[in-house]
Amino acid sequence: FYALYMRASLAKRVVTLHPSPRVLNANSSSAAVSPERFWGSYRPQVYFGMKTRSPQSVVTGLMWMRQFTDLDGNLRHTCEQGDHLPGYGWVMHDGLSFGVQEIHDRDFTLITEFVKRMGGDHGGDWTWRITAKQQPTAVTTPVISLMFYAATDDQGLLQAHVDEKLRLSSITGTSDELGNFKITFGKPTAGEGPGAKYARYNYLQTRILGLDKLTDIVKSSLSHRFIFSPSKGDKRSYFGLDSSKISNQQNQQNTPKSDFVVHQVTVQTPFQIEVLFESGSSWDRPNQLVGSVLTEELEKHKAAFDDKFEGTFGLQAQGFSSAQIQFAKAALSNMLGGMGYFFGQSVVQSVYNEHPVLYPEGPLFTAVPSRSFFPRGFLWDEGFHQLLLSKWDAQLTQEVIAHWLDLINVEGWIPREQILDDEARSKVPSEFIVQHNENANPPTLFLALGELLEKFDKQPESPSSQSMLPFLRRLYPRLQVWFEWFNTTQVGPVANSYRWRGRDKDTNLFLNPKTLTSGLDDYPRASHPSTDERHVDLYCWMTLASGIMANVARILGEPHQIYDATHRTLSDNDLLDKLHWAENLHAYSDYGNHTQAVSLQQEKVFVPPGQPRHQFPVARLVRSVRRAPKLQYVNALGYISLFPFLLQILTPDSPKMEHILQAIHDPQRLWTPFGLRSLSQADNLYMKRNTEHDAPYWRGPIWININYLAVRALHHYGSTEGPYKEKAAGLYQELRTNLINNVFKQYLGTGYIWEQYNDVTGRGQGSHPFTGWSSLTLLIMAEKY
Ligand code: 6A9
Repeated sequence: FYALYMRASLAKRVVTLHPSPRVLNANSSSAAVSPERFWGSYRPQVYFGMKTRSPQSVVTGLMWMRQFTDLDGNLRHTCEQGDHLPGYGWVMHDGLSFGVQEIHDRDFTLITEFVKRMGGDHGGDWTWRITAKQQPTAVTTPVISLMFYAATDDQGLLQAHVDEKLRLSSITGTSDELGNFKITFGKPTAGEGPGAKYARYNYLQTRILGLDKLTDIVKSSLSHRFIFSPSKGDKRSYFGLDSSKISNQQNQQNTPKSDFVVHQVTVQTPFQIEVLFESGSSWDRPNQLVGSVLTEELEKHKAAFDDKFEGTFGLQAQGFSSAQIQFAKAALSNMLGGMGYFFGQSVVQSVYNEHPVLYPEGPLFTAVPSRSFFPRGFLWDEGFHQLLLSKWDAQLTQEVIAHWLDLINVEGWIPREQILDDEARSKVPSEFIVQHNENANPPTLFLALGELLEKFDKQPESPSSQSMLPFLRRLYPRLQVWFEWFNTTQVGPVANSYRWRGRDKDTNLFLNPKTLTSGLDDYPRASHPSTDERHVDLYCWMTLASGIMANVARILGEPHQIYDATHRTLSDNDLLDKLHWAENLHAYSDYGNHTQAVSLQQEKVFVPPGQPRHQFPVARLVRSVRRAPKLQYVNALGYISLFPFLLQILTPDSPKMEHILQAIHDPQRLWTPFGLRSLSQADNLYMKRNTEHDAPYWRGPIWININYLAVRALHHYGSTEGPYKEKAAGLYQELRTNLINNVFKQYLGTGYIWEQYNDVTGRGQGSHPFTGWSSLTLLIMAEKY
C-alpha cells in the first residue's frame, strides 16, 4: 500500500505547481489592474484579430476572400504558409496602443490598422481601419469579401443587429471581463472620407463548440447564390454567408456554448472600412474614434512610434537608409505584434505517469517564433525575444519572464513548448504535444534577466528599474528552484559537467540521435547517447545562469556564496579546457560514446504486421555503424564548439581564442558571406539528412540567434584589452555587415524574415514569417548588445 501511495504522489509532482507566491497576482492582467494592456493583437496565429488578456476572452477577427475565383484556397484566416501570400506583417506596432499591418494577397493589399483609446472600466475602446487597394499588377479590379467576426469562449453573449436586408450594422454583447459592449460596422467608403461604395452584405449568427472551429464554420456556411450587381458592370454570383446552411448542421452531441457572429461585406477595391468597439462602461467620450478623429489619432501614434524608435535604436543617426529603417521597424513591430496571450493546460508526463496528464491551467503572455508555423511559446526562444523587447519596453519583459516562471512546477521544471489550448493543439501533430519533465531547454531567460539587471544598474530611475526590486524579490524563489533543477537533473558524469537529457532513443533510425532539448535539434552529438556524455553548451548556459543568480542574490541581500562559487568554478578556463577542449580537434567539444563511422543505408525490411502493406518488403534508411563507438570527444565543429566564446566565458587572453577566431573566419568551415553557418562545411555530417524524412536543420544553415551571440561576443572581445582585440574587432565589422545585408536583402526580395538562411546562397528558408529571434538583426544594426 505504501508503495502504491508513494507512486501516486510521485505521479502528481509533475503537475503540482511550485508553492512559492506567484510573481504575478491572479488579477495582474485584468482590466482593473492593467487597463492599457487589456486589449491587444494577442492572437498572433490569425492575420488580424484582437482579444483581451483574460482566460476566456471574447475574440474578434477578420477573414477575407477574393470573389469570382475558386473558394478553395481563397479564404484567409489563420496565418498559413500554404496561402502563399507575397508578404504580410506589422510595419508599426508599439506593443500597447496601436499597430499598422500590411498584407499582400495575390492581386490586392490590405492594410489593417488598430488604435486603442482608454476609458471606462474594461480596457477602453478601439477602432480598426481596413484599407484595400488593388496591386498595380492586377488584371481585373478585385472584388473582396471582408468577414469581421466576434466570438465568445464559453461565457458571454453576442447579439447581431441587422438593419437593411442582411446588413449587420452592429453586435452588442456582454461578458464577464468586458461588461456590456458594442461593435459597430461602418460602411465601405472609396478611400479616406465619405462617399459610399456599392457593397453587398451577408451575416451569420450561430453557436459553436470552440474557437478552433471558426474557419470551418465560415467555410461550410458559404453559398454561391448571392448576386453582386454594381450599377456599372455585370451581375455575377458570389460566395456569401448563408445562415440557412448552418442551422441543419448542428447535430453535434455536445451543446455549443459559444456565440459566433460574422459580418460580411463584399466590395470592389479600392475601399476603406472602419469597425468600432465601444465599452459600455465608458460615458464621457469626447467623440467617436472614427473618420478624421481616427486619422488624427493614428498620425499621433505613428509620430510617437517613430520618435521612440529612433530614440531607442538610433538607426537614422547611424546613417541607415530609409528602406533599411523600415525593415528594422518591421522586425520590432512583428515581434511585438506576435505577442500572444494564451490560457490553458499543457499535456505532460513523468516516468511515474503511465499516461500523459494535464498540467494546471494557467496564462502565458509571450512572443512567438512564427505566426504561421508555430504560433505559441517556446522557452529558449523567449529569452532571445526579450533581448530585443527589453530595449523597447523593459516592463513588458518583466511581465513575460514572470509569466514563464509562474509556470514552474514543484520540481523546478518548466515545460519547453507551451501548447495550451485547442486552437494551439489543432496545429501540432500529436506526437509533439506531450512535454516530459526530464527535458530541459536552454535557460536563455537568464540572458534577458541580465539585460534587465544592466538597465537597473545604469538607469536606476527608469520605470522598469523602479519595479525591479519587488519583481526580483518575487521571482527569486522560482529562479532558485529553476537553477537547482538544472543543476541536479542535468548533471554530467564527472564533477562540474552537464548533460542534456531526452536525446532520441531509437538510435538505429537516426544518422545522429537528436537533442531537441538543447534547442539545436539535429546538431551532431555523440553518436551513441549514454550517461557518459557531457555537453559543452549546457556547461556554458550553467556558467551564465550561476553568474546571474549570484547577481540577483547580491542585489536582494540574499546569501550568494553558493552561486558565486559555482560561477567561479565554471568560469575557470582550466576546468572548461579540461572537460571540453579536444586538443586533436583544436576545438571545444562534447564528450561521449562516439564514432564518426556512421551512415544511413537503404535496407529492405518487412513492415511489422498490423501495419498496412506488411506482406511486402519496403526499403527504408537505417543507420549502419562501421566502427564501434568509444569514449572520446565528438568531432563536430560548429555552433556548439563556439559556446565558451559565444557566452563570453573565455578569458580575453585565452590561447583558444586563436583557434576559435580562425574557425569562424574560415570559409571552408564556418564563415559565409551571409553569416556563420551552424556546422563546418568540412564536417562529415554537414548538410546530411537525419532520416529520410528529416532534412538537415542545424547542420549547415545560418541561424540568427547564434549569430547574434557571435556578433555580441566579437563586440565584447573587440573592445576588451587582450591579444585578440584587433582581430575580433575586425571580424565584428565584417560579420555584422554580412548579416544585416543578407537578412535585409531577403526581406526585400521575399517579403519575409525567415527561420534560417541558406549558407551557400543566403536565401531565406524554413518557416516564415519567422520574426522571433531572426528579428535580433535589429539589435545588430543598432549595436545594442
Ligand atoms: C513541430 C510542426 C504544422 C525548432 O522556434 C521554435 C523551435 C526552436 O526552439 C528550436 O530551437 N523550432 C528549433 O530547432 C521550431 C520547432 C517547431 C516544432 C513544431 C510541429 C507543426 O506542423
